[in-house]
Amino acid sequence: MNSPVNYEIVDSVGVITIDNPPVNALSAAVRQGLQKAMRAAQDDASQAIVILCAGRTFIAGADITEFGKPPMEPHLPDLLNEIEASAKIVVAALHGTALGGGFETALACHYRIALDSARVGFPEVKLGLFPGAGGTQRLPRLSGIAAAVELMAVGNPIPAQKALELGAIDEIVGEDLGVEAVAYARKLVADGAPVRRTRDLTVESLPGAAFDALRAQIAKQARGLEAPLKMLEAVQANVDRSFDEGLELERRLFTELMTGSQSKALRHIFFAEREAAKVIGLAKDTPPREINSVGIIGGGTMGGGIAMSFANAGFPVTLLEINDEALERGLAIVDRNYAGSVTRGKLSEDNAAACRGRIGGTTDYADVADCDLVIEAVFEDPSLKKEIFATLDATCKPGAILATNTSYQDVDAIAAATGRPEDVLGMHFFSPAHIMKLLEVVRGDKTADDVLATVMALAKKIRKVPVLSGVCYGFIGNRMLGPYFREAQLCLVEGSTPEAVDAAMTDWGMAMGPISVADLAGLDVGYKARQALPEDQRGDPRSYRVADVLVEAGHLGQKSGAGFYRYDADTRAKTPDPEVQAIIEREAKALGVMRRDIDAEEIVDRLIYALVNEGMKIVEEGIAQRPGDIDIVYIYGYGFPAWRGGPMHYADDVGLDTVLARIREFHERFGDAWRPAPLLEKLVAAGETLTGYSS
Ligand code: 3H9
Repeated sequence: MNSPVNYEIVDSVGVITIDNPPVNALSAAVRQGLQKAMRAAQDDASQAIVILCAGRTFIAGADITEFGKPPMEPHLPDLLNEIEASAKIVVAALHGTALGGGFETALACHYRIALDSARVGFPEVKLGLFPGAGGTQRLPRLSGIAAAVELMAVGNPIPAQKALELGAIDEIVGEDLGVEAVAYARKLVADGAPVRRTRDLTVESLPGAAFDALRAQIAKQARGLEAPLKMLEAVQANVDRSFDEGLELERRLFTELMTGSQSKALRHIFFAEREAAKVIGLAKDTPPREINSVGIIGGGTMGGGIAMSFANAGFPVTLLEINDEALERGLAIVDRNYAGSVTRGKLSEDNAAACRGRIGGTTDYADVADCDLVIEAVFEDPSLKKEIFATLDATCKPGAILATNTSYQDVDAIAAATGRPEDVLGMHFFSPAHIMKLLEVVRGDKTADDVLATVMALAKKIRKVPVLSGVCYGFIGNRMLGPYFREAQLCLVEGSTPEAVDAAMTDWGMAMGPISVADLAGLDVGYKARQALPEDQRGDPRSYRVADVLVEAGHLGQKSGAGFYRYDADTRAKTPDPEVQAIIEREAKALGVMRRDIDAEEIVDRLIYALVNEGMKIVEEGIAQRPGDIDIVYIYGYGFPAWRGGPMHYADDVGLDTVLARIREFHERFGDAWRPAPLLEKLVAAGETLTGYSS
């Protein structure tokens, strides 16, 4: 087999080129090839050595697919020590993204140059890890401890220019990187530059108190994630241990993380996210339709947010409203959101103005007739949506993609309002749409393959994470939310309080508790939906009676200053409401429920296993393509803690037999809503897990 590492001497410089597409990950073959080339270069006529990469990027890190498998030699930390020990000068030449083990490789070289467009960073924390091949010991020696900690704790890469300022690279060079690198190495030799080993640099000393402050700050940001605190422990070794002792500590802590459940969960998410973008059965070469302009029908909160997502990615957008007044209101929300982005430092003033400049308004359908994609984002009224689609059908050019942002409605029924159902699909954004990353792409019965291919690819362009869903009430995410909210409400009536239910879930890792989420979404939304249904179709009255009583008493949620909690008019700070607790207790009595103590463990199990049981049905019905897709929906759309891997991965991690046993117990205690999903029973009976399952 050809080695992914090539070695040749160019102008008396040994040039090592790594060519391991797509991202030059440090697989065992790359490590072996790199070691062989380094050793060859020690003994030949070369005067210095350059390490660079072919393709679109420098090494993007260790090969994540090897994690969790038996390690193969040479181990990266040992290989990097060997590179650093080289008697000849070694120069790393960076382009694209030098990440994780890739950046560590560069730090083990004696000098680093980069293209201006290159970026470097340590994203390991996003995989539940920290740099484990010397990064925690080498970067602080170059950039200082505080900058290194920040880079490793957050995980976002920085541009070459910033890395230069931090001292992590030495020079930014012109576009022809190979030529520049050889010239740079030759100049170092000619100037008599020393072999400059990062390990030998002095590291600044920081008092213990400074580490205490960093620890407190990281603990606050990390919210349950173990890796950032362990990273800090390894970094602290810079000041109280030798370099080699620091490496040893780093390796021990790294291995603990690597074999732990958090990193396993986050690695699952890394691959699940990339998998989710792929549509099973869709030919890879399906030609997408060209999308150069976007129309949005409805300038409310959702429509405005969707418009911003496209405008921010460079698309011209036409926002359509029913009349001038509504249009003005909609555009004013967009203005406010952009002003907010500037204040929060997310966009520069110029950038915000440029993005805002791409959004135009209209009240005339003729102005969206030529758009390549039109997204309907009006409120959830099925007949209004059908009316709009009939109008779009009559107005829009042939081949335009017509999408609905509905959260619940039947996409097939909406498509049937047009004479071109093959051009119709759902694009379900999450609020606030310019911030939330999830996009449920809903495939109708007749949606054409090229429409799907176009929208899945387009999602990436507007920086969303797409997940394909089939048509059902609520699609993947909101359908699962039904049983989750049901259990939250039942826990309230059976003996808990809004604060206790929320605390149980946030302590477990959810970004927000379910009761606070309900208040944020508005209690009137569910109320109206229930009112539209005959009483026998509204579900268990114990799961909505309190909410109904609250709405009828004017508690609509955050927007009315009171829901399950009270909200301060200025700060929106919430406080428990004794009146609400009295209503809960009164309604429990009226419903004949004997209240009892409910502990956090029961709350968590009931809410999370309600998600899991519904998720199993969604997988079995083929509404989701894979269990991992559900995990992506919950992590990017519903504040599920990524380090728990999403509800389906979590179920596998706990053990499906344990989950089933608990669900059976709930079935017995609480009734038919808890009937175990057939797929769960099947998997447990067969001794299988969800890993690798696809419908
Ligand atoms: C580490 O380095 C630990 C060390 O400190 C210590 C070790 C001892 N491995 O994202 P894309 C695949 S931890 C294996 O769509 P983009 C990816 O699955 C690592 N595979 O491209 C996908 O496969 P497919 C620290 C990898 O252009 C394909 O490449 N590094 C790896 O949008 C294309 O990926 C990281 O965490 C990998 N390391 O973005 C960096 N990376 O086509 C992780 C990618 O079959 N990677 N693949 O679906 C990234 O952030 C992005 O991939 C990158 C390119 C920004 C590089």
